[in-house]
Amino acid sequence: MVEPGSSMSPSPAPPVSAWRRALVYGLGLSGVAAARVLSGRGIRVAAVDGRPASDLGSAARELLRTGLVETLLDEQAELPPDVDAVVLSPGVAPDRPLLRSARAAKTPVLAEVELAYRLLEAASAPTVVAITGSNGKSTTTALTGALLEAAGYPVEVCGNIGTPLSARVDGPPGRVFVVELSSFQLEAVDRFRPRAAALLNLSPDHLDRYRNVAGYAAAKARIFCNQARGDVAVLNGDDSGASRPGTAGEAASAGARRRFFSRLRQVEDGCYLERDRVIEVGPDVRRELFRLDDLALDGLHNLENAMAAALLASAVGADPHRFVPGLRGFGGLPHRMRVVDIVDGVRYVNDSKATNPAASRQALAGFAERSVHLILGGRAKGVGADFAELAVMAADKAAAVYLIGEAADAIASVWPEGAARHCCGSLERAVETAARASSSGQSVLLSPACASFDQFEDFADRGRQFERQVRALAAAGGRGGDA
Ligand code: UMA
Ligand code: ADP
Repeated sequence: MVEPGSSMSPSPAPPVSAWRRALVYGLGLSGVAAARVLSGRGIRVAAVDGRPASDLGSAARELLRTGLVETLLDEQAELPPDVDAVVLSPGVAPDRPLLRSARAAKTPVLAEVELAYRLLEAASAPTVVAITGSNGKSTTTALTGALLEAAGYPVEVCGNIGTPLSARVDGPPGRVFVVELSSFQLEAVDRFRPRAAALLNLSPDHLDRYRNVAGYAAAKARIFCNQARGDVAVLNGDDSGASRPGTAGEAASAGARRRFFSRLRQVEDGCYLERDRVIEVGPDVRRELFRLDDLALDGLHNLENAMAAALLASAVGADPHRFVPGLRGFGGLPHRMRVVDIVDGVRYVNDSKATNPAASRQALAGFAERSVHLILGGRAKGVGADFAELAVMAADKAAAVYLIGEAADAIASVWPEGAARHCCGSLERAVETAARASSSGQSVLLSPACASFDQFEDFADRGRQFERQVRALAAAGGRGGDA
């Protein structure tokens, strides 16, 4: 468990150029990218992973085969005495014994994004835009990239969205790095300084890793911890949760200019909705950023994401007059509220990326009463209370729920008596059952409110399997005579 505000780095690490040997912890996407960038600079790399080499991905196995990663240790191994730093993958919790040993030995422990930032910093003053929050990170990250591209900037969109920042370090100068950051990645940053950073919203998530919501919020707030005069912190003016000033937002008060986005009220510095226009205001600015009908995405939450993206892009100097093609051309990311098909008049919607109850509440908000057959479950990251809140909303919107995965019993236990619910176990069975129970005009929505790792490789695998089943259903002529 991580203590609120704890830093993983016991002492300032020597510059990366002085390292001779590094230990990369985790050989997934982040570890592979870190190992490549380190070995490319002549630094010897050892790795540690809970999985044996034979179970690692092909890129990791290739690094081992070619000797770019010298050795693979298991998690019970002793910390090698000659490593100058440990580079940490985000999925590795900070209480692993090897990390405790590193801290005791005063060996610096750096997040993979921190390593990447230090390498960028060593080459030039990098322009980094960073985005965190409980929900909307990937959408806002991709949209910020689209706005900057529309405004003529060379952009690298990376981080938690899929491509590690380390994989983008080497390249031409002058690029803007738009980086999605999870709380896991932020735990172990200590110099990372984004020119513009956003905390979109905060709702309980990842409580399997943090002692409490305060610990999770403290990790998120680290996105602002090195910002100083000249930097911009973008905050949600409508979020009644912990991203408001006074809690996580306080972290942004140190030196950065705090700018708010709001759908509900006029703000002093930031942007707000005035009828059908989003207006930017500040001590020396008042101008239109975009119009509602410039936005190709549905949903009030996506309006918030677009407002944050526009403030971030304008913070690094982009001209808002050039944003419109970026907004109009951005149709959203896969596995977020995507209509897969309409079969027998029933809309099948893939929102596999909704991995916490707040995201699923947002998904349900757009549906008419009792029109949704909701597929829910997986590996829970939160506590029962969050699902109880979702249940209240589902009572209005959902005709029935279909529970899958590890968390099915826990969710069933907080679901109101009498509400239609089916314990299906697998996604396949849930789709079949929902297809039989639904009728024309209704929707079958996969918005599971849980992580996917109990039954799937990741949320994308879960979404793809759902889409395959829907297509098979369509190919077989729908639910046929079973209805
Ligand atoms: N491992 C260990 N010990 C552990 C945990 C993991 O040895 O205790 C090993 C695993 O065996 C595996 C490797 O570490 O070989 C995986 O590392 P990782 O879990 O950090 O995953 P990466 O492949 O490096 O992917 C990470 C992010 N994953 C997580 O944070 C869990 C990806 O976000 C991200 O896209 C990628 O870096 C590039 O930046 C995924 C995610 O689920 C989408 N993120 C969470 C979320 O969005 O809620 C935070
Ligand atoms: P993240 O990367 O933070 O998981 P995504 O952009 O991938 O966020 O969106 C995941 C899901 O979260 C979406 O399908 C949607 O239901 C919900 N969502 C997106 N943006 C927001 C927001 N600003 N506020 C609340 N929920 C949101």
